[in-house]
Amino acid sequence: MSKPTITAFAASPDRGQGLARDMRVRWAFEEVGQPYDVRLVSFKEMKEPAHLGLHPFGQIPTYEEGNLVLFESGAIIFHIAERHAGLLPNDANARARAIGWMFAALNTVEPPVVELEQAEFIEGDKPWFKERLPGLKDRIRVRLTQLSKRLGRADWLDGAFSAGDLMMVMVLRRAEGTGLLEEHPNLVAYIARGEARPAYKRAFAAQLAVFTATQSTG
Ligand SMILES: N[C@@H](CCC(=O)N[C@@H](CS)C(=O)NCC(=O)O)C(=O)O
Repeated sequence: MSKPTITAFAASPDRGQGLARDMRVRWAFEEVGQPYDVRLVSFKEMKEPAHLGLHPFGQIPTYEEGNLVLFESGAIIFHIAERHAGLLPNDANARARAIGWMFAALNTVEPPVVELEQAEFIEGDKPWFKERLPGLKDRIRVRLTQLSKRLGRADWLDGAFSAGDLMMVMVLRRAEGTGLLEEHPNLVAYIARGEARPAYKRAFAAQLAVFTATQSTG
């Protein structure tokens, strides 16, 4: 694999909390020991033709390696995991289950979390928002309760740490601040286990460095 380039926010909307989705890709690179470059893009640049040629929806992250261009964090991490050891098990069935957990994180757990985020952002000042909030939170609560039950006392979702855990930890982190994770101490501990991994720490520090540099240069 030649050295890939990913895109990330030039100005961190979360002020360096590690929630922007390039963080998951950085973490995957760090887990497998693949060096990478980052091209920072502004919100304006993300909607311009050059970036739209890479990402039809005008978002980050993107991934470029030789003449391969990818978008969608799930597709990018799957690609990295397919080409390097360390993120997917060798056993075919365990591998299929780990991929299943990646989809579960993105397609079952992330949507209600993002729906709450979007509602807070777009409708947070509207009179009906207060009435909508409990329903939005309940939808997340259902998924967290189910996930907590399945995880039980295990360290990871299915045996050893995998790309499924990487994705799930990152998705759960998006629910921080809702007060819902605290209802499930095993999920809080699961996130902490992910965050304690040296690869996570390196990825977090690299994303934070972008925010810190922007701050110091104004
Ligand atoms: N499903 C996509 C979501 C990508 C996404 O929402 N990216 C955000 C940053 S974390 C973004 O670019 N937001 C700006 C926008 O949508 O205009 C993925 O997982 O890559």
